[in-house]
Amino acid sequence: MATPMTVVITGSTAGIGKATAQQFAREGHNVILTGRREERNKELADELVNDYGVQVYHYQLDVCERGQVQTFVDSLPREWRKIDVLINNAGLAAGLSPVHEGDLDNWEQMIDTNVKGLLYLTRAVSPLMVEQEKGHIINIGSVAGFEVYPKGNVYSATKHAVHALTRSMRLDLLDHGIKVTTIAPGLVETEFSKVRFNWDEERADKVYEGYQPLTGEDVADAIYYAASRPAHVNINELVLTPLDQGDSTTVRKH
Ligand code: NDP
Ligand code: 8X3
Repeated sequence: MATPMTVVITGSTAGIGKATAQQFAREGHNVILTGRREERNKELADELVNDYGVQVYHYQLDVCERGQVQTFVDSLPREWRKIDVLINNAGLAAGLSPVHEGDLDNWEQMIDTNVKGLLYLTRAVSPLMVEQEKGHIINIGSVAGFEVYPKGNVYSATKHAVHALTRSMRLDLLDHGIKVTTIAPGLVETEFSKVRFNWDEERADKVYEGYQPLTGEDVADAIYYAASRPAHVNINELVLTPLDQGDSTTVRKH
């Protein structure tokens, strides 16, 4: 078995983040679980320790709170400070409105979480990686980071920013031997659409009707692939969609 890595995952309470924690633990790696819904992470931590015998640390964290992010990193016990992989996964879409009807609070929440949150974590964790001349930052982008679609305006802008930041970080960290990757999924059935539509489950379910969407596990598998390449290989971008998704607006329903 490969040497166990220490992996920080933002937003491990649901969806892709949770599946990623399960996949890394199943492969024998130690995970740091974070997110606002601490109860969920406590349960997940018990599950991973019991099922896979790995070490798990969990911390209640809102990535939008820069002070909290720094305190989280500064307060990590010594044995957890050698971070091999940071997975910037926490993110959301809030609402789906044309720009002239957009909700400013929704816009701020998406920018604060998807862009600023990712930056806060990266700023706090990357110096530890620079110090050890080794590490891997994996940012969860989206096909919405390459394309736009009607009413997706600010969400797409945040994911375009994630893709730009990934490329930029890669250049900045090149001299320090740190890998940087974007994983860009298409439609994945998680709590994403429930959150987008403010827990209108009927509306959320419709997004995934008539075709087979990706699962959190499918994306976790791609993340794990990127994280488990040989030391000299960097996966720069990995885009995955359901077979039935052509692009952001073209889905074959049958
Ligand atoms: P989920 O809604 O299922 O999970 C989102 C996770 O993000 C939760 O664990 C949530 O934790 C966390 N999160 C949200 N806001 C914050 C915050 N302020 N602080 C800390 N954690 C936060 O959605 P997905 O798993 O689908 O989304 C994960 C990532 O994948 C996002 O970046 C999303 O943009 C991206 N993505 C999703 C796609 C999809 O179709 N589902 C497609 C492409 C990309 P908690 O609420 O407990 O804090
Ligand atoms: C999430 C996928 O198509 O809803 O990034 O924007 S989409």
